[in-house]
Amino acid sequence: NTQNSESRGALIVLEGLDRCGKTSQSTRLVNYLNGIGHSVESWRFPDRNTGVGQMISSYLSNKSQLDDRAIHLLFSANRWEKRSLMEDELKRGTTLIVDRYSYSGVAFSSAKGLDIEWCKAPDIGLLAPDLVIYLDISPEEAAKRGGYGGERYEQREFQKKVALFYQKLQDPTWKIIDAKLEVEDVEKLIRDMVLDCILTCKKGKPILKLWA
Ligand code: NYM
Repeated sequence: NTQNSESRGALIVLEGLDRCGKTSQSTRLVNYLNGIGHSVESWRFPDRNTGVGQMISSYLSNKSQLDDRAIHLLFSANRWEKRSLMEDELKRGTTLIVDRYSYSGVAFSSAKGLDIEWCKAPDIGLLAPDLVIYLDISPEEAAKRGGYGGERYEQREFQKKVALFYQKLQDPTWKIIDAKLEVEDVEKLIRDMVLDCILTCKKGKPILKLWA
């Protein structure tokens, strides 16, 4: 086994309002990293494939109603049920590009009026991302991008509140990119940040715990 404990993968999270371009940027990034020979996987939260994920999916598409705190805890549980698999992959040297994580969890639930510290609590101790890329777009600009879909939360006034709570969650692992730039320019900025982060992790940066 040539894999030493120091050559771990990086945990990289993309965050932003609905329609900020996260999903297409994460696809482009994963294709790029694959192409240059990196071991990389594309992840997303909510992961709608698990039992918990199916409850979340049904809530988001308005097929079921749930108490605000109950759905918040389901989103958190959906990350906890994947925690050890994520850690195994990182230790195996795989870089994970994750579309949404705990910051979405806290920003969306806080925007409904739940206390921000209460919202953070269940996610304390999850794996801390090595890099959070926030694709910054105004709710107005996001709404122009073909309009929102029919899922819960996809409304301009609500997204404004979400944006304010995202701001409160910024920490030194965050890098903010202007999502109004051309797709190719955003892509280039992301690549540079990500390659830098992968290198730092390879050199032995420890895996830390979130909000601990
Ligand atoms: N969302 C996502 C939350 O409210 N809490 C969470 O913990 C996460 C991960 O789900 N509007 C919200 C944000 C989105 C919605 O996400 C579904 P997506 O990326 O459209 O599948």
